[in-house]
Amino acid sequence: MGPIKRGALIVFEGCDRSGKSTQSRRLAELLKSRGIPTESLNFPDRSTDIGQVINSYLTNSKDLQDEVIHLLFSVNRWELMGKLRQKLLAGTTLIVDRYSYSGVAYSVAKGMDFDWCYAPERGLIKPDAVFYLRAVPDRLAERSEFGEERYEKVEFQSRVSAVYDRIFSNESTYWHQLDASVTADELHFLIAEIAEKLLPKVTTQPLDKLS
Ligand code: FDM
Ligand code: MG
Repeated sequence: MGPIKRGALIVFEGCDRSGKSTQSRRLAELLKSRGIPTESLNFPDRSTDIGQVINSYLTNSKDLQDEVIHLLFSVNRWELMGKLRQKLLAGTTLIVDRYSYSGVAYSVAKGMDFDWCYAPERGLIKPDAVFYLRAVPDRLAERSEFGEERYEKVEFQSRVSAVYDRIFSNESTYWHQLDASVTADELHFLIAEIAEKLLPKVTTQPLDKLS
């Protein structure tokens, strides 16, 4: 018997309401239906102590300095890395709704320095693939629930979108940019096609780190 193949780390990124939750759920369902051990999670993980502070910030019941909330988002990923690594090495594929790139995109959109924002992400497990659901922010506002949380303003989302575009141009080797304005079925089809080709390739490779 050969060694256990590791799971893949697959991340969804994009502005609020770009369809990440729907698409990550549908991809997870598809992989599970194919018998691939798969789990879903999202960042921020609001269930931890730090996650609860982040939640208070996002729901506007707490104010924090920009640097402080930025680092808390990063710590929230670091506190879960051991668990994620264990699951991946045990063969479970992880579908993650938001990761380090959200951390960078939302903070840089506030005017913070790009390199400063990226620094605490170095060393975290590097995703095997990032699906970047690219949407025009004006269209996002038409979707339900937009506007309830701190960052859900059209003007802010367009700045977030510009930072995502910048990250995409640096990370294009493992980023897959997809037009989020097509139907959910079309989007799912495109994502499924990429994921199915990717999985057998990456699961024999060692885990990498963000550098
Ligand atoms: N967000 C999310 C950040 O600002 N930094 C981060 O590191 C992460 C993971 O939190 F507005 C922002 C993005 C979004 C908000 O995310 C909550 P969800 O996906 O809407 O719950
Ligand atoms: Mg949101």
